[in-house]
Amino acid sequence: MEQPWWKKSVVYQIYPKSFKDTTGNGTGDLNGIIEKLDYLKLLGVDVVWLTPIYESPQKDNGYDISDYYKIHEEYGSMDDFERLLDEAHNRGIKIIMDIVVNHTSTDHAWFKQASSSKNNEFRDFYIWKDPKVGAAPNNWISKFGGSAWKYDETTEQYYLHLFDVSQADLNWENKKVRKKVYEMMNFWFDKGVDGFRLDVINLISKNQDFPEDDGSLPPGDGRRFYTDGPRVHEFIQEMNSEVFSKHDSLTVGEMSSTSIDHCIRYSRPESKELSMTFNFHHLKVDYPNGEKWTAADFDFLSLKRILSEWQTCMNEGGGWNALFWCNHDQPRIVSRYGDDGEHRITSAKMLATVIHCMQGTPYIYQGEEFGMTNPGFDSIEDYRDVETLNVYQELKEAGKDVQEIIKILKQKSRDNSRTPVQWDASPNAGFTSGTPWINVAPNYKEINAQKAVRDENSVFSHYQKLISMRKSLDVLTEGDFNLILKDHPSIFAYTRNTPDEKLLVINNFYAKEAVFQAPQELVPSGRKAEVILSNYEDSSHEFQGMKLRPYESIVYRII
Ligand code: TEU
Repeated sequence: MEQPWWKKSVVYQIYPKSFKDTTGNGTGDLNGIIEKLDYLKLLGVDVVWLTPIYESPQKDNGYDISDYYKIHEEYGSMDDFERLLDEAHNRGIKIIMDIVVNHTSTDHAWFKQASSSKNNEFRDFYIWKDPKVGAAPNNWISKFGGSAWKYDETTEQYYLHLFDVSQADLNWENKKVRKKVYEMMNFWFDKGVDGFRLDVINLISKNQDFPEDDGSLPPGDGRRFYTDGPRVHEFIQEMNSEVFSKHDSLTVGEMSSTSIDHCIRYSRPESKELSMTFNFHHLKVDYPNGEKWTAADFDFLSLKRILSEWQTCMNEGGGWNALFWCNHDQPRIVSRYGDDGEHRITSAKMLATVIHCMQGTPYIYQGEEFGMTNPGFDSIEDYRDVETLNVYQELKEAGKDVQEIIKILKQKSRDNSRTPVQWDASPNAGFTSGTPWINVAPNYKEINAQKAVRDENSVFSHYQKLISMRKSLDVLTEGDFNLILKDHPSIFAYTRNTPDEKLLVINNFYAKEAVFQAPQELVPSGRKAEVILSNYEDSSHEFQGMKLRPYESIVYRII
């Protein structure tokens, strides 16, 4: 059977605000993206995912949409967007839009209507509840801190906001809401977009009893009553039948705190829901006891276990993974699970190999392809993100020392990935001729795209090789995944297998040398191993008993 095109694609995520500014106002724009399409072509990616570019008051950098049919002014016009689509398509690059339909901005016309009176025809577009003896309707907590409910003085009811107070949750029980959403999605398809990334799509169906969370199941913040909620599959199936089924598209759902079983259901073809899913379990191994806001090292054995479980179970269940280390909500991976000092280049390549040799569709977040790092901002003045600023306030009020808080933010803040793309060594890293909306990381003279493109041993060149390998080796798409040495404290090794092809992928996750002792079944007599990719120039063809150097990473084809 013919595979859908997106199974062999590599997707590149653009956060337009920080990508490339052409006007000098300090904010990236659509023309900046057009300028860099040839760079993306050189990298070899097939699809670009644009984080939200719709009209928005930008409280959450566009994840608070006030008009789904307009382009945010700072980013350009609808004409610019159409030109971007054409220019990308001319180069064989597809564009997928990020769509946020769990909530809208409270500046959206629907919310303005809805909050004007209890009888307004848009009232039911959102989730309103009476106070419970003078307090919020239940104890659910917002993802950005504090209660998930906000009292509206005018109509004397609370509305639900799982994120910022300016992001009011839509009421998916209301058929009219669903119809409006599908209409709007079809509008973008009619313009020629190639698919959607659906923001927190597994949160759209809430338990209609809105129960109090008694804390009997951690984390006790209410999420179990709306995560992968009662009607979520029904809603996504409806969306598929009204929208996606009419187009040959890539649809990827961002799934918050989800489970493998649900992700199989969301992404297996028989369900007729989505092409694939993002989950975040492998990025919580540096949250000790589930707590994000603490500075901590990552748990390597859990990382292997989680990635391997998702690989195996999604394959067995017929689902499809979106593979990624980085996005606009996550710190830079080389600063997180790699080494952003002495071994930056080697470890960035190793991490890239680990993810790109798995089964699924790989995603690259802007700057990752040449090894951008966390910026190390050490003053609260440098941070912009609403979640970060809320947490800073909360921790300060709880009595935490400011230096301690900054240490945590340097490691965990979402702003770590939102600094401008470092294009070259010129002022502001060539991102803008004005003042950037958020500071450029100080290391841009050393780490930038121009330098990486010119160097055949760069991280960029490694990503190019991984992308082209995905095109030529079917085993990367089709092969099953088998973790080996599961308890080894520093080696992450696995095989990929089809009846015709076999790859062995060996990675040393640390600076310390480690000896690779292959399990017996991997070294049958008469078989040969050929190095097809490595982050050292002289990796050994003899893998049995080999000494892996710092962050050494090798892909073997077993012949
Ligand atoms: O993120 C949803 C999400 O749950 C993430 O919360 C992540 O865990 C969060 O950033 C906490 O650190 C999506 C978008 O990717 C994010 O940028 C938005 O802020 C959020 O939805 C609300 O739309």
